[in-house]
This record gives sequence, C-alpha cells and structure tokens, in this order.
Amino acid sequence: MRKLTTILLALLFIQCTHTPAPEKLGPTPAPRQLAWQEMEFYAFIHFSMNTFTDDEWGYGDKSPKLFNPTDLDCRQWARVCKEAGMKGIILTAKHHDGFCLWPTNTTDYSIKQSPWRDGQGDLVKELREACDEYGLKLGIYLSPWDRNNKAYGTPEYINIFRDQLRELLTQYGDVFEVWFDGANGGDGYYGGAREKRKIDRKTYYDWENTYKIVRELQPNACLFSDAGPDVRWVGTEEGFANKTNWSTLRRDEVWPGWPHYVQLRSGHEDGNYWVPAEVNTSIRPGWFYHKKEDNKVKTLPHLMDIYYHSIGRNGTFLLNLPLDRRGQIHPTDVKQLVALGKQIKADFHDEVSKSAKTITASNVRGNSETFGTQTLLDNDLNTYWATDDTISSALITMTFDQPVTFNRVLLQENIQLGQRVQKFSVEIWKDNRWKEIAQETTIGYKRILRTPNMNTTKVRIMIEKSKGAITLSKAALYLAPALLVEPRMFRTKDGMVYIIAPDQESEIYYTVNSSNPIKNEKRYTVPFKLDHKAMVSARIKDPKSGKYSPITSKLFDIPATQWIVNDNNVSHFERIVNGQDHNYGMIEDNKQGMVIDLGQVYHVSGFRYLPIQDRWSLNFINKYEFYVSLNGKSWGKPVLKGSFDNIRNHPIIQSRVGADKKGRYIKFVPIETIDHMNKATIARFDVLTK
Ligand code: FUL
Repeated sequence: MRKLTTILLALLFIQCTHTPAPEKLGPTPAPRQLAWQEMEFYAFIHFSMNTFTDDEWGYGDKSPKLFNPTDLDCRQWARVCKEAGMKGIILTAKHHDGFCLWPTNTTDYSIKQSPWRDGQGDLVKELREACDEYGLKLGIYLSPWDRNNKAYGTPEYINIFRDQLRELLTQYGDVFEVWFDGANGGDGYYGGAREKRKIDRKTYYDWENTYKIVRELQPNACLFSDAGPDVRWVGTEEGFANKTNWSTLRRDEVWPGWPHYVQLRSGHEDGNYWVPAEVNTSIRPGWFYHKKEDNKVKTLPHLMDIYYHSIGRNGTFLLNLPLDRRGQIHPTDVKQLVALGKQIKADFHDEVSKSAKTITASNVRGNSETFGTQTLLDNDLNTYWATDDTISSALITMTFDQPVTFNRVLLQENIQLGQRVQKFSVEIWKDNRWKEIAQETTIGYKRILRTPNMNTTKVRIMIEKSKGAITLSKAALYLAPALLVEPRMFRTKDGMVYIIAPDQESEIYYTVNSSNPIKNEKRYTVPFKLDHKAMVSARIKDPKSGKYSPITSKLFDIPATQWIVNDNNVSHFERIVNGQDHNYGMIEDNKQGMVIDLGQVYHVSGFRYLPIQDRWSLNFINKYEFYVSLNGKSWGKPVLKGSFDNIRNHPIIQSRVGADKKGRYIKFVPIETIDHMNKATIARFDVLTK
C-alpha cells in the first residue's frame, strides 16, 4: 500500500512539473518557422522592369534597355526599413515578366542587358550587402510564372526555374524566406510566341521536388505560397487576418490557386500542419511604383490598423514598398514608414501591467517557479505560465494598488507547444463588479486587443476554452497614446456632420464657423446637424499627454438634404452626396448630364467634383460644362466650362468657382472622359454658393 502511494505521489509530481505535452494537441512550429514568426514585421520590395513601363504585370516583351534606375541605393531601403522597425527585406528577384535582377546564367533577359551599371550590376548582391550592414535578413521572391521565357509551359522551364532558384540560394548568403506567388499561366511574350499558355497548377511545377532544393540549400528558409508549406498567404491583399486565426492548416487540401482561399484568413482549427499566416499588402494601391499613386500612400491610421490586424491577430506583417524610378523609396513613403515605426514603439512604450501588485492564476502547473504567473511579465518567450493537463479553462487576475488606465491588451501563447486557446475574454473591475470588455477566440503567437481607455484596479483574463493545458508566455496591458493626426470629417445627405478620430480613446474638439478651434471649442461626442453653409474646424486631443493634433478645417456649403436628381440618368446618387469618398455614383449618358433640383433658389458660384479615390481611374471626367437655371428648363450658356488637367495621374478634388447666377437647378455635363466613354463616375459632388 505504501509502495502504491509512493508511486502515485511520484506520478503526480511528474504530471505537475513536466512540460505540457504538445503531441496530441496538434502540430507545432519548426525552428525556422519560430524564428520567422518572431521577426513580425518586414518589407517587400517590388522593383523591376514594371517600374519603368508603368505596369503591374509586364508581358515579358520589354527591352532590357528600359531598366535604368538613376540613383539606385539599397542602403537607403535598408536604413528606412530599419528605422520603421522591420527585420528583413524580400525582393522581387524575378516578377511575372521574367526579368532577372541578378546576372543569371539561365536567360538573357536580365540586368546584364540593361544600361544600369553598364550591365555589370547585381541588385541581389547590393541588397545583401545593405541588409548585412543594417542587420536585416534577406528574402527572395521568384515568380514561377515567366511571361518572357520561351520554354514556359514545358518541362524544360522547370529546370530553368530550379536553376534560377539554385543561383539565388547559393550566391547570396542566408535567405529567411522564399516567396512563390500564386499567379500562374496566361498570355505572354514567351520568346516571341505571344500566346496564351495554360498549365496545371497542381502538377506542372512538381513543387515537392522544388521544395527539396530549398530545404537542401537553405534549411532555415521558410517557404511561402498560398498553401505553405511553411508560411501561408492570408487570402487577401487588403492587409488583414481574421480575428480568429489558427496557425494550423489542413495543408493537403490547399494548393496555389485554391478557390477556397478565403479560409486562409482564419486557417483551420483542426489543421494537421503548422502553416502560420503572413499578411502582405502594399503601402500604395499598386505593388509597383506609379507616379499617379503618389497621393495614395496609406495614411498612418490605416497602416496602424493593418499592424493590429496582422501582428495583432497572430500573423506577420509584410509591407510592400514600391521603389521609384531612381531605385529608392519615395519620400512620401519614407515619411509614413518612419512615422509608423515611431507609433508602434510609442504604443508599446507604457507597459501598465508592470506595476501590478499581484498577478494570480486559478491554476499553476507544478512548481510555480517554472510555470508561475511571474513568467507573464518578462519578454522571454521561453518562459511561460502553464496549467495542469486536465485544465482547459483558467483565470488570470492582475491587481493594482492604484487605479490604472490602459487601452491595449497583449497576449502570447507559448507556440513552441502549439496553438491551443479557443476562447477567451477580458474583464475589468468597475462599480464593484466584473465588467466584460472583450470576448474573443484565438491568441496564437500574439494577439493584441485595442480598447477605449479603461480605468480600473483589477483586470481579469479568462481563458474559457483551450485544446489542452493552457500556456501563455506574455500577458500585458499598455496605454498607447492617441494618434495625433487630423480627424476625418464628412456630412451626410441628411445634413449630419461626422468627425472621426482613428482611436477610440481620442477626444475630439470642434468649432463651427471658425478656423481656430482653440477658442470656445466644443467636445464632439455624437454627429450634429449642419443645415447651412459653414466652416467646421476640428482637432484631436490625446487625453494621456494633453497634446493636440494639427487642426483640420472644412467648408461645408449648402447641404444636400432637399436635393433631387434626374435618377433616370444618374445611378447611386446617394453615394455622390453621402459625404464619403470611398464609393461612387455614375452618370449613365454624359450628354444628358446630372441635373439636380436644389430645393430652393441659391446664388451659385461653382462646384466641387471628386473623382474615384480607389485604385482604378474609371471614367474620370476630363472636360465639363456647368449650368444654372431657375426653372430647370431654360439653361442658357454654361456658367463654367473647362477641363480637369492631369486628373488621371492626380485624382484630387477639383473646385471650380467664378460663376455668379441665381438658380434652383444645376446641370453638370461631362463633355469628355479620360477613357472617351459616354459614362462618367463621381465620388462626391458639392454645389458652391456665394
Ligand atoms: C500577386 C502578384 O500577382 C502581384 O504582382 C504581386 O507580386 C503580389 C505580391 O502577389 O499575386
């Protein structure tokens, strides 16, 4: 009996102190995947022939002579990436047009034939050196689709493709990621054939044997494609993963070009392989540089959203930088990147949870020295709090002496043992009871929640459901400063003015009819009615530091409340007058134009026309006429006519004033569109009055 008790006690002791078993709970990451995940944030560089031909997908027939950057400087890229907090750079060594940025022996279609550095240059080598100088890792994008190569579509091309891979993986030192794009097959130059070639995406590349080359030459490199095997595409290029994001995938079901790619945004809870998600998006609408997108560089709030929707949702963040024709990151993009790097640092500077008096857990595995809650505060991902194997729900409570304020909750599982948590919530102690502030699903490598400013003395994290023993290597609260950028303002058709700050914790102040909100400004909490012409000025205050953003002012002219349009010829008029810039309406027949009954007589001086603000310049108006009438029947001569020069390349708001006529009706007639179509698009239209 005594013997049995001793054995039982010994078993119990083993049970409590050993590492929680991962095996039966699903896959775990390989060391190369762990190292990759911890990089978190790194750059994509799209630069090639397309930069010089203004294309996104080159056909493969352009002369190598066109590739001629005037001031290429890889050290500039590396410096800026480093400053932004990035850990590596992935370069398009070959994009779909087949042009190679290194002096390859596999094809003539390379920089050897270009005037750049008299054909003696090697861009991959220059980048390698710059990465080494700045302590960054190097990654390689090699497009499987090659629209230049005459062998594309035959088995011979697979040998060429593999030789290219061998060159890249043997001549340039360590590579952290090899990026294989899913776009494949279609029309192309193909050595002069100029035809359409179809390949079977599942079989043509014989991927398994190609992967072996990478494993053999660069065992630490992660292989990216839609389906992994090491890193998966997240199923969108818009810059987000789903909130529920598993690093596991039923990989055998997935292949490059898989039609159910939307599932890649969440992964598979029951996945039998470890294939974490990489969120790739571009800082501009395009992947390659186009001058016309110089004013479309993503804003700081947008980039921060992507940060929280990628790294904050158990993904990595691969941000593309289209290099300009000098061969450098454009100054506007540099400014945004530096601001982004600063903001990320600032958001995680103030770790409120460090001041917790106690952090307790409802269950601690074995001896608390190893698995206790003290491990949650350090930044060592190898130490972690863990529960017993039988426990799949638990509570962590942080208690503070004094009330604290926070607006970020950061959690990390110890993914060396796999991804386990399926459901969790966060509560704060408020008015003598627990109040739930978040109800979520997965955590994974890292999960960050953004909340309004929360003030409390106690915070409770409830892991409600887990695949097995819970392991967390970090649990922290932060107080991020508000983003001090100018707020967004718009007025809807019903005359309501909205002022929007990027963060929930920001305070907004505004005035009407003044461009100086410092005097008598009001706190904005809900939209307000503005049924007349007025100037609204607003700014954001960070409650933490008391600092203000710059002031933004907007002149709202007459509201569209009573407007009626000739809707037989104008579709989606509500989008034209809803004050929002992200959608558009359409004039169906330009000759008839857009006729608006303003509801009463105004002294009209002009108009404002905003072209579509997304990526595509669809039916932009080039030449116009603008009429005013008292009865909507006799229009007389146009009160304004002219052109919107360079609108394709610079699609900003177009204001035209100088008219001086009273009327109740206006008519806006597109005389010409940039694509010479009889239809025209309008994102927003305002009538200006005296
Ligand atoms: C896409 C490609 O077709 C784009 O040109 C770009 O390279 C992007 C990163 O992947 O699928």
